[in-house]
Amino acid sequence: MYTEKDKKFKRYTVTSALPYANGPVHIGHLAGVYVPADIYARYLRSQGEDVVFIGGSDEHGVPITIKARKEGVTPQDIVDRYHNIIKDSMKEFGVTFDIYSRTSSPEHAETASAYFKKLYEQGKFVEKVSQQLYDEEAHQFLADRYVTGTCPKCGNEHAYGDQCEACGTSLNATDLINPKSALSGSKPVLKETKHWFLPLDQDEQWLREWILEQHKDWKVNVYGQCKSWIDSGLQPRAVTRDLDWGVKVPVEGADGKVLYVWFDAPIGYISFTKQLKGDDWEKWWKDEETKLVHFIGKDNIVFHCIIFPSMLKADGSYIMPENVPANEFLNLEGDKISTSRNWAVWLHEYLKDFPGKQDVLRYTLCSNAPETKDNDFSWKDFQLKNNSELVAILGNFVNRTLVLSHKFFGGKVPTLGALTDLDNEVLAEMKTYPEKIGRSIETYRFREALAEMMNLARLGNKYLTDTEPWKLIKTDEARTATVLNISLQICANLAILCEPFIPFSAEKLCHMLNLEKLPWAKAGEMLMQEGAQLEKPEIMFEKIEDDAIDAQLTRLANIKEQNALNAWKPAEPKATVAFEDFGKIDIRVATVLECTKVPKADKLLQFKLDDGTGTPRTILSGIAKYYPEPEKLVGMQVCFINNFAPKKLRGIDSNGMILSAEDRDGRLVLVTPSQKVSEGCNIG
Ligand code: B3M
Ligand code: ZN
Repeated sequence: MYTEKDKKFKRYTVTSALPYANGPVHIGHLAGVYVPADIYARYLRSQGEDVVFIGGSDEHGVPITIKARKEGVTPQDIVDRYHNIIKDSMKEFGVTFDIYSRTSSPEHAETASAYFKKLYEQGKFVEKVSQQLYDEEAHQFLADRYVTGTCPKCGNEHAYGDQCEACGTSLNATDLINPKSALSGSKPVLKETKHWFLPLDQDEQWLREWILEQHKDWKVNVYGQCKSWIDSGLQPRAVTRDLDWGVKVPVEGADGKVLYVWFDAPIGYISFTKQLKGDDWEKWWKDEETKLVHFIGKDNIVFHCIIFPSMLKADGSYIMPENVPANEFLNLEGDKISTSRNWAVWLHEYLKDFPGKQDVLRYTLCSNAPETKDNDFSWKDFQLKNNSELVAILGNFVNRTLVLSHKFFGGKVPTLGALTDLDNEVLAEMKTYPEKIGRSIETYRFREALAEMMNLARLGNKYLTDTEPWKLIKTDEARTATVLNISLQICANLAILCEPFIPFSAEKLCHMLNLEKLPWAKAGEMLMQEGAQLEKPEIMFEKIEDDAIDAQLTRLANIKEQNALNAWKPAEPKATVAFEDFGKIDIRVATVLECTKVPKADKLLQFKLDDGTGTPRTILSGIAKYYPEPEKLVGMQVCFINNFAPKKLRGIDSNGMILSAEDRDGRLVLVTPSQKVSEGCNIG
């Protein structure tokens, strides 16, 4: 086994998963794929490496056609809309793609089509005829998503052909009971259709060797998924579909068929490189001295580690990916991010609420990236990371250094005098960071890399606290000059080392230091020249107040409430009861004499009722939240269960149960007779 370290590469092809252009991108995309990929690409460029960083929108596939149909527009309209939104978000967040293209372009179709054709002509596919559901009214084969029917597992009548959302079972459209076409509503029939399959079963041997033997260095989550796919036996995979949206299958007699979206999308990486590099593209994909790295989320592992490599191998002229550092998922406030439930922080919306704070999100998402397991994004944590790390550590260190340099030395880099032991230690430690951070980035441990970068700022802060230049100036100007010179050297180092993570702040820092952008190799050195003029200090990071966070939490709470309302259905019917059984429950009417809150129990109200017996009855009821002015209930009639077993709550005897209805939002509403009746009369 060799590791990436043992190999020397001349250039890097870095790809990041192509987001589907059927919705905007959210923090999960940024944390899982684009921030790490961008950090990696920026770092490599800073190291002087030759890099192409490829991105673009994935514009094919069935969900896009479904969305278009729902909105009454064409699939092209949908992808035009979202491609632009996504492209803008990526740019705003400083993701430095060398090209951000799209798979609906003619150039892409040409490359994908030629790729298929070559494999087809070389007999690399297996042709198979199978039976698929066909809509005779719409004259179309139906993708699984286009068929609905009854789930054979749980009986849900609105299951989709690929999955039942009620019980979560994944299905084949042909499993559904009473299938119905989503196109015409008619009952689909089975009809023969021919497709081309990639015979993955024949690739098992080399995949086993290449991944399981030669790439034990891959992340455990990635290696583990690959192993389980390979161990459970690979099956031939269809690479064509009966659909009218996609790249046409370039074979005679394949009318109405397109390439499967997962066949054409990864070829997008290649076609976009061609668009970018023209005739020079091949070395980025076919030269052993090129390192190919795919950044993706965990749901894309099989496609990038098994299927795409098998496609590349089938062609025979391509290199294999050197690594596929896939991330796990990011949750939001403890719940899975979901587009359909609008449970997400959308990048374009974040920018409206937090203008200019791209780096705060990049920082938070990287420091919390789901590198080894699913992780959570919470607004409180976002606020904390901003206020107690970016503001209190990095921003504070830079600001103190610059403010003091202006105050005591007229904004010129002060002179470095004789060095103390402390100075030497601090400078020696500063020199260790470029390598430490670089090593973490090269091994795809971005959280660790970011934490190290912050440790350098911590080192600077501690140095200032230990030396107290604001006091020192009163007794020793030369020593103060040395301390601030060293602090400025740390600032300049930070400007290089923070750039991959928080590029907007790095630029600000360079500007304040009057420093041009410097390569990684310069980090560790003394970069600030004595006597050089500094710019005025600007605030790098502002404190984020509770109001801004509360607004986000309220927005999410409203979404959650709305989702609960949308999901509400009347409860399932209970088992039938006989009249005699119903008769055992003694339900009566009473009039409220008094109603008060129970001290220290925010849920409970204490009712004193006239139940017609002449002795007032006490019942406690957990409805306080819904009746904030309980005294207003006096005089109202309520229904209660007379023979409900007595209970002691908070030291008070409760005799019976008052009836209320639970509305769809969980609100409890008291049940009352429609006309006044005698206290104690029966209900039945
Ligand atoms: N369009 C992204 C996803 O699964 C998918 C990636 C394609 S990368 C070639 O959300
Ligand atoms: Zn089901």
